[in-house]
Amino acid sequence: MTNQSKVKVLIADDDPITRMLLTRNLSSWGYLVFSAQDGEQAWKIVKSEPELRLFIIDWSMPKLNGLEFCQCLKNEQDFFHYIIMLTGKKGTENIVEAMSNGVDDFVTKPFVADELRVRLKVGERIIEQEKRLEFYANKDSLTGAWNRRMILNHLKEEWERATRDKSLLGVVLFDLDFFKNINDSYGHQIGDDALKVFCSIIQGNIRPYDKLGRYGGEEFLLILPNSDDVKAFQIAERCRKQIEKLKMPISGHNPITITASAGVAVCDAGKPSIHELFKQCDVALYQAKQQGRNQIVL
Ligand code: GH3
Ligand code: MG
Ligand code: MG
Ligand code: MG
Repeated sequence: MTNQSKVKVLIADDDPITRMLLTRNLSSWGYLVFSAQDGEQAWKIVKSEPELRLFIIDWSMPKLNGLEFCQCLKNEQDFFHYIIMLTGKKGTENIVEAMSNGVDDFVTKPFVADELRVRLKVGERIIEQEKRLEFYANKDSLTGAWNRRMILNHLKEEWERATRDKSLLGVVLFDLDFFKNINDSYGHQIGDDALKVFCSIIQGNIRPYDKLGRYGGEEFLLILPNSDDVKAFQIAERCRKQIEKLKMPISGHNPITITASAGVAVCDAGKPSIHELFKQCDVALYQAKQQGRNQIVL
């Protein structure tokens, strides 16, 4: 199994022997282990490993204790985590206190390996379920791009970040050209396939922190943090060229081609406003359509 396909677990404990035992066991069960010796170090790891969802946390640790660490997680990340508290503390009172403060499971030291292994499996099952729900709530089910609500949330977040950091933010509004004709000529199924292909081309041309969302039927919004007008235009143009080149095979017909137009706009340190930024994209897109389609306008 490659490290990339392994489930990540963060363990935090100030006791080196517990850390060593946990690391050894978890690694042998196929987990990718991140190890911290106090709550503060654990929090630093969380910041640099956003995919972490599964935690084994000691209660008494220096700097940030286990319960305080839980609070940080719940306050700062809005996705689901599964937290197993592994502690020397025992008894109903402690279990009640930990679990009413966001801990999902409670294990007393010394741990029994077989038991910890199945408790981790429970966590994995719940995390999987949560991820599925997150997907249905946040993604467009046809294309896998962010849905309209989420891409507008991301736009707001990125705009606020760019305002705070005084950085640049590029936005591209794509619209497929004469898309109604594709549906009319070849049917909705082919139209749907074309939307999927369009998205996979864009996804293949953007950076991990760029975000593509379905704004409407055949309109897509692309958010490009830290991109000036030249960069945003380049990315949009690269996508446009690949889309135009693609020959989509369909049964009983010659392969079809699709094209897209886009409007690009950029804001610098939060100027202009989101509303104005969006309007600029829209105006540029309209211009691209007016000038003959299959083009990007800045
Ligand atoms: P233009 O170049 O001016 O954008 O022309 P257009 O035909 O692309 O624009 P128009 O707005 O007239 O048509 C958009 C079409 O997109 C109409 C609608 O049926 C189609 N569409 C929207 N959502 C979907 C979808 O989920 N699947 C399919 N197959 N078609 C869709
Ligand atoms: Mg401790
Ligand atoms: Mg449209
Ligand atoms: Mg269109």
